[in-house]
Amino acid sequence: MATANKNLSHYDENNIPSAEEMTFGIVVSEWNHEITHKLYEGCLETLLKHGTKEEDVHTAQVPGSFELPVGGKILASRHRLDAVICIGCVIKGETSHNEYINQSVAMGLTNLSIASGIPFVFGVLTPNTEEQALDRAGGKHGNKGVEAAVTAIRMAAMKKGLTKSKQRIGFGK
Ligand code: DLZ
Repeated sequence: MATANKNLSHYDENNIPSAEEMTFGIVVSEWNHEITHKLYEGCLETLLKHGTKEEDVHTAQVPGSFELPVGGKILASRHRLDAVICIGCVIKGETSHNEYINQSVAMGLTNLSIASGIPFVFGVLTPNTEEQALDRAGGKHGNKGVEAAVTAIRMAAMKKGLTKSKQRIGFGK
């Protein structure tokens, strides 16, 4: 489903495990920082809202989205993390640079997750325009940082074995 039909900040709060005992890394790209800072704020706010202690959130800044995988790997080598949230915004330009960056980041984070067993969450916006980015950074389509935080909590719970074993598989709103 395209995000145009979905609000990235909407989720079922009653169905999220407590994040009280969880430790997270957040890596934020400086490129398009007016967008990535909003994503970071939405992400951090959501982790704290679900019980994560401020001292259990470790952050790092990298120059651009291309550096997110290595930045996340360095962060995970320094702290015992239950999940790493990687935040960036790659806006389509006149050339195809965005495709190379996006594919590289997606592949890098997938490889890191599988190799380490630590979820590396893709909190990267890949819009065609700055307006589309703003719509997804606290605008009319919500905040991708919130979505990334919820994903990180759910995957960290899965890793820690905190999900209910007999939980039914279902699809909500
Ligand atoms: C070079 C570049 C360009 C043109 N655009 C973006 C962008 O929209 N978003 C982003 O996060 N990073 C961009 N970068 C920087 C690259 O991610 C990377 O930092 C540089 O190519 C150096 O490796």
